Amino acid sequence: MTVLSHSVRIGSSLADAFRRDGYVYPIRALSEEVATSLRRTLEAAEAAAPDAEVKSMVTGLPHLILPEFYDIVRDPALTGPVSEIMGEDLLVWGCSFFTKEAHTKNFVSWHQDLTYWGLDDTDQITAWVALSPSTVESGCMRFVPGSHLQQIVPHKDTFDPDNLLTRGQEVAVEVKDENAIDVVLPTGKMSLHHGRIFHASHPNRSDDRRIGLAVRYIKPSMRQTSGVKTIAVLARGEDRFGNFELAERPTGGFADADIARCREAFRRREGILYEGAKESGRRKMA
Ligand SMILES: O=C(O)CCC(=O)C(=O)O
Repeated sequence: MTVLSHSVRIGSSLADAFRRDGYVYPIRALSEEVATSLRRTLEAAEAAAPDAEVKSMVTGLPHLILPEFYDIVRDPALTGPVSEIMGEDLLVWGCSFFTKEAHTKNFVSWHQDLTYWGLDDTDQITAWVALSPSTVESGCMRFVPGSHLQQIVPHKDTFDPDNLLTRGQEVAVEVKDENAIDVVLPTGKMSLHHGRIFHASHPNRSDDRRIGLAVRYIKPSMRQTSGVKTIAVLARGEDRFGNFELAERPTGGFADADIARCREAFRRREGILYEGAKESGRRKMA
C-alpha cells in the first residue's frame, strides 16, 4: 500500500479526507530515483526539442509526446489513489509541467482549475507529482482547505506574463493568506486536489528548478459542454462512453505523428480554455 496521507485522520479513508478537505498529501507516488530519472528525461527532451512549438508540447502535453510520461500517467502508483476517490475508470484529460526556474518571478494566482475547462461535471482530481523538492522556499502549492465545497466563483483575467496560468486568471474574491496551507512535497511524492479548490503558489526563491507534473484525471462519463471531443488518454479501467478521442502511446523521438496529434490536441483545447478571453491577451497554447 503506497498511501501515506498527511490529511487522513485515524479511522477515515483517503476518500473521506479528500471529500472533507479537497486535497490529500503527501502520497508516495514514485521513488526518488524514478522521479529523478523522469526529470532527466524531461530535461533531455527540453534540450532536444527542435523548435518552440515542440518544446511547448514537452511542457504542455508530455504524455502525448514522450512515451515515459504516457506510461507514468497510467501507472497504478498514480491512478490507484485517484481511483479510491473517483472509481475504477479514469481518463487523463490533460497533463502539463509547472516549472519555476530558480530565482524567477513566476507564480500562480489563486484560482479554481475547472473554471475554464468546459466540462459538464466537477468530479475531477489533479495528481501533482514533485520531480524536484517542492518547498516553501521553492514555491510549493498552497491550498485553502474546504474551499472545494463552494461553487466556481467569478475569476478575472490578468494575462500577467509572470503568471504560469493560461489567462493569468485569479479569483475575484478575497482569499486570506492565513487560511492557506503549504503543500510541501519531497521529490517523488504527490498531492491530489479537487478541481474546485482554491490554490496558488509563490515564486521560486531556491537554487534549483521547482518541477511539478500536473495530471488531470476525469471520469469517462464526463464531456465537454461545447460538444468538441478533446484528446484524452485511458488511464485505468474502461471508457464506455466515447465522449473523448483516445490517444495511443506516443512513438517518441518527436515522431511526425506524435507532433501532429499534439498540434491537434492544442487546437481543440484552445477554443475551450480561451473562451470569452480578449484576443489581445492570449499567449501561445502550452
Ligand atoms: O504548480 C503550481 O504551482 C500550481 C499548479 C496548479 O495550479 C495546478 O496543478 O492546478
